[in-house]
Amino acid sequence: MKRIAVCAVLFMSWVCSLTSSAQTSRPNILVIFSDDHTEQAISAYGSKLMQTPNIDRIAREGALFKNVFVTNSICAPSRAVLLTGKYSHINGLRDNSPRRAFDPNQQQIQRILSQANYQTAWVGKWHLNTLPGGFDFWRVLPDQGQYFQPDFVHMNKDTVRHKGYVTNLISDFALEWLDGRDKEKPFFLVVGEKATHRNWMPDPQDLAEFESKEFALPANFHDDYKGRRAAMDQDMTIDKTMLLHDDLKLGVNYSKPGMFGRMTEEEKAVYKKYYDRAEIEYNKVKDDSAALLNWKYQRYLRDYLATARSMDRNIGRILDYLDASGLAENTIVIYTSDQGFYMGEHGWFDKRFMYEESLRTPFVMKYPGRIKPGTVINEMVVNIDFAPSIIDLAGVKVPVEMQGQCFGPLLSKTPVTKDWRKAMYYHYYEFPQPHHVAPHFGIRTERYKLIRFYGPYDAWELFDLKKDRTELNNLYGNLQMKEITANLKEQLRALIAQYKDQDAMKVFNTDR
Ligand code: SGN
Ligand code: CA
Repeated sequence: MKRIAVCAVLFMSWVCSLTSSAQTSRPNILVIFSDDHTEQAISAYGSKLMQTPNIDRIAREGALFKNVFVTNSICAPSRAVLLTGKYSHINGLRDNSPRRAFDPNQQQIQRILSQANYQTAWVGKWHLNTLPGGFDFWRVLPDQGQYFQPDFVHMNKDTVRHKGYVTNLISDFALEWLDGRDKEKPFFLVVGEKATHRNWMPDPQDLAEFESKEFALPANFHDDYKGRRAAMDQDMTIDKTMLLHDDLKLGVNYSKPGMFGRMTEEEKAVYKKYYDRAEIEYNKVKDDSAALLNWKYQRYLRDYLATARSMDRNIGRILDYLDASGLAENTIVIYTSDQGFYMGEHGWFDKRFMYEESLRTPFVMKYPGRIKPGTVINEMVVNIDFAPSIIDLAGVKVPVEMQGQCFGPLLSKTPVTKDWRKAMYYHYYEFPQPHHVAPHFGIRTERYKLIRFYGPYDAWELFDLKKDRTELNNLYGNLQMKEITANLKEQLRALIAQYKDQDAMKVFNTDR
């Protein structure tokens, strides 16, 4: 009896407790949180597309998390998860709809850290349909923000247009705040990047960076979506959905107000010269559908990757500041994104689906003295873990309502990690706009993925990730998979119950 009690206490304390025993001073915490930046575009994850030396530097000096998943692959909901450590149905933000705002008064990471004497700030993209609450400082982009001469909402609620390129400005403001902060207190700063969000407008200095590169099409680029109704039914292909004007920047009238009109005359001249040349290439291929599709794919990648290049350079600026100011030693630096993104896999851009490229998100982290350089973490981490883990690493008690686990023990590979999760739960809602992806929930284990689509139609999908990494072959209903399916359904039901997702439970029960 006594033994059981001791084990229970040990288990509880592993789930969330102060992970370092002798923490003398609380660490500073810097989270760089980008938008739509995906593992396929990061060299630390083996990208074939580009080099990201500064993101890689964080991984090299600390840890590369190889299996990090989001609960709902879309911007505002993912930010709400970062702040609360709770699933969308609990924190209240299920989609990006402007009709719903995040409740800024609910329990959030910055409020908890403030109580432990942290100075807290959020700079950059926020996108929660309400203004930040509980931060000592914030300066945020309204809604999605703009790439050139962007508006920022200041703390006095004034909207101020700033001269410059958004990624540079966000770093300028973050560094300014770091420099002027109260140096007696530890800090928690989130740098919310706009890059690499649509419509991928590069800094003029990066425009031509990928010009001479010809990118190979992903293996499943020409997916015919057979046996996957929701995949067939989406509106997010490079072929049909991507816009020649807004996305691919052809035929732009730079004197019209709007995203191109915001550029300075100098910037407009550089853009015009560059995209006029692109238009010549377009005219050569426009009547050949295969060549045109390849042209669109190359142009999409070049612009997306160029916005990532500016972001990586700016991450380097922030890391250099931490090194030069002596802060690096006691600062946890995390780089992650609100979700992954399709770089042509299944013929797509955008995210939302529970398929690998958008279910995953990059996550690298350094914490000198605590994480051994070059650590690789293979366990499944979910974005509900971010808030409790950060709070725990700060040496602060984690609220019991948070739904994630603390990943602190994974950092030093203590033996208790064998009790770590073996499956994760996902639930996406936004439909039909803007990309017509049916709502769905599901489970991903190390080997399998089972998805239940609902709303416009009811459909199940099952994938064997070991045999079918690109998720083309829906095995649901295959007799040989009967037992595996039943077992996954049981696990899925348990996760739905564990996370208290009553809406999903209702749908799940209709199949019984
Ligand atoms: C905009 C984009 C969509 C994108 C959503 C959500 N269209 O609506 O392509 O999926 O944002 O992105 S655009 O024409 O306005 O660029 S999110 O990252 O904020 O979730
Ligand atoms: Ca996003």
